This record gives sequence, structure tokens and C-alpha cells, in this order.
Amino acid sequence: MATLQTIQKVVFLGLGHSGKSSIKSVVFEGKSPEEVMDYAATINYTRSTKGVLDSAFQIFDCGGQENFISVFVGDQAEFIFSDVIVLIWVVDVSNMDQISTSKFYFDHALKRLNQYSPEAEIYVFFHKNDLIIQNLQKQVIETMEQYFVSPYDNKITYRATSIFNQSIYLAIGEIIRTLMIKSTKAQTVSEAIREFLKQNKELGGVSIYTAEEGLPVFEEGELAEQIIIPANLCLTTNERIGSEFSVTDVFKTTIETNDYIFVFQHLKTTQELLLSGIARKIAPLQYVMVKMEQLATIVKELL
Ligand SMILES: Nc1nc2c(ncn2[C@@H]2O[C@H](COP(=O)(O)OP(=O)(O)OP(=O)(O)O)[C@@H](O)[C@H]2O)c(=O)[nH]1
Ligand SMILES: [Mg+2]
Repeated sequence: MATLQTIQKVVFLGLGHSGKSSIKSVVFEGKSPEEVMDYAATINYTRSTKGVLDSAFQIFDCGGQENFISVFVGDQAEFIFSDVIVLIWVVDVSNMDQISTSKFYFDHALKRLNQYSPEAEIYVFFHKNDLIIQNLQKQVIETMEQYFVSPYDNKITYRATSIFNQSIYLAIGEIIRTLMIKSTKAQTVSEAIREFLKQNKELGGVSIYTAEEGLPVFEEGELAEQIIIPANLCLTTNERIGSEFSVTDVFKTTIETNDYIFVFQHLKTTQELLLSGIARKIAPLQYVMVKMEQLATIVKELL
């Protein structure tokens, strides 16, 4: 993993109990939604470093109780809002009583972000979406989008999320991809993969996932639009994937579903899963495996 001079931050902010620590644990630490049910409020903030291919970033999970958040947008603003690459504002959409308080601090946070990290991407997660009655969801989210606009004209991306379905993985996966695109090396990798797919049309497409959490960092080809990653892969850790491998003498690192073959590459030295791909089942498994090996070699050489 490359060492970076300034490790850029992905900052989770939002009111207390909105679900920030739960999102972090479920997506980045492989916890199940049930395991985070009785999480206590975060005191001050926590930070952890994550590596994704050749990039690294820090995740700041900021406590959202008012005595903390008021300090983050106040006296500690420079510390919290410097070197931010992505700000994720989490709103509990099941708690409408708190919406205006959330917006109040959101506006303060944007002011600070514009001051210390004006280039940062801004996401608002309308979270705990599972608690809204299904036929009201669209209307609620649209109304919230109109409310959570920036007083400073920032571009904001809105996502409705829940830790109980794939929405949180899709949203975070998209953010991870944004981080990758910002890395020059990743662009080289992307180009190499695109080129490879052009030459090997039978594969249909490829998706690459992070070694540790299985987050999508790259998608290319026809698959990108069609694929819905099965929950058993999304809601996963290396260990869980390991237990689902089809174990044959030849292929120890594949999981097959009706339409797709999921391929995982073991890093022999550390036993980590370095790279995984998805191929649509239009070619025989053996062919797909050989192609994936070739692709992994190309990518490893570039990293
Ligand atoms: N229904 C539902 N509950 C959720 C979801 N995400 C988190 N929760 C629950 O919300 C509660 C609060 O979650 P936390 O992750 O501790 O909230 P937080 O934003 O970190 O709170 P602070 O640390 O005080 O800022 C927990 O009981 C979670 O189980 C979700 O998507 N849906
Ligand atoms: Mg917390």
C-alpha cells in the first residue's frame, strides 16, 4: 500500500443516532446490521485508515450529539474539515422532529467545508429508509432533497440508504469509485482493464472489489448496468466469502450464481483476496478463469 503524505478524509457527520457508526461498521468492518443495534453514542470522533488498491483514506466518524457537533463546526472546524475528500451527511429520515436541527448543522458544516476543503464531494444520505412505508419513500426523499440544498450552491449528491439492504453498499461503493478516479494510477488501471475487455469481448464485463470489504471500486463493460451483486457477497467479509467458495481441485476461488461467475484472487503471501471480478456466464468457467488470471497480472504490474 502506498504511503501518502496527507491522507485525505472521508467524514461522516450528522446528528446523534442517525446511523453513522452503524454504516461504518456494516460497510467497512463486516458487521451485520443486528450487531450494531445497541451501539452507544460516539464520544467525540473515531478515525480509521482504509486502503483501496493504491489509495488510502481516513474515515472520520464524528459523534453527532449536539455537544460534539457544535464544536466540530465551531472551535474544531479546521481540524475536522481540512483535507476532506468526501463529506457524508447522514440524516435519520425516520425522525422528522430532528430534521430542522440537522439542516441547521448541515449549513454550518458546508460553510466550514467550503472554507477548508472547497473541492470535497458532498453526499447526503437519507438513512434508515427502511423505516419509511414503501409507497411514501419516493415522496419523502424528494421533499428532503429540496430541503437539504446548500445555501452556498454546492453540488450535492443524495442517496436513500439503509443498512438492511444493498442501498448502503451501492452508495458507499459509488463514493469509493470517486476516490479511485481521483488517483492517477487508478486511471491507468482503468485504462488497462478497458483495453483488456475490448480484446476479450466474451467476458462481457468486469467488476473489481476491495480486498478487505468487497466494495466495488471499478466496473466496466456490459455488466456495469445490469449487475446486481447478490447480498451474500455485498454483506460480507473475506471470511464470509471464504466459507462460500466452491472448492474444487482446479478452482478454489469462484462463486457461481445463475448468471454470473464471481472470481477471487488469493494473494499467496498474505492469503488476502487481492482482486475479484465478475464475468457473465457466456463463456466456460475455465476460459473465464484464465482471462481473470491474465487481468490480475496486468493490474498487479500496474500497481
Ligand atoms: N432501521 C434502521 N436502523 C438503523 C439503520 N442504521 C442504523 N440504525 C440504528 O440506529 C441506531 C443509532 O446508530 P448509530 O450508528 O450509533 O448512530 P450514530 O449516528 O453513530 O450516533 P452518534 O454516535 O451519537 O452520532 C442504532 O440502534 C442502529 O442500529 C438503518 O439503516 N435502519
Ligand atoms: Mg456514532
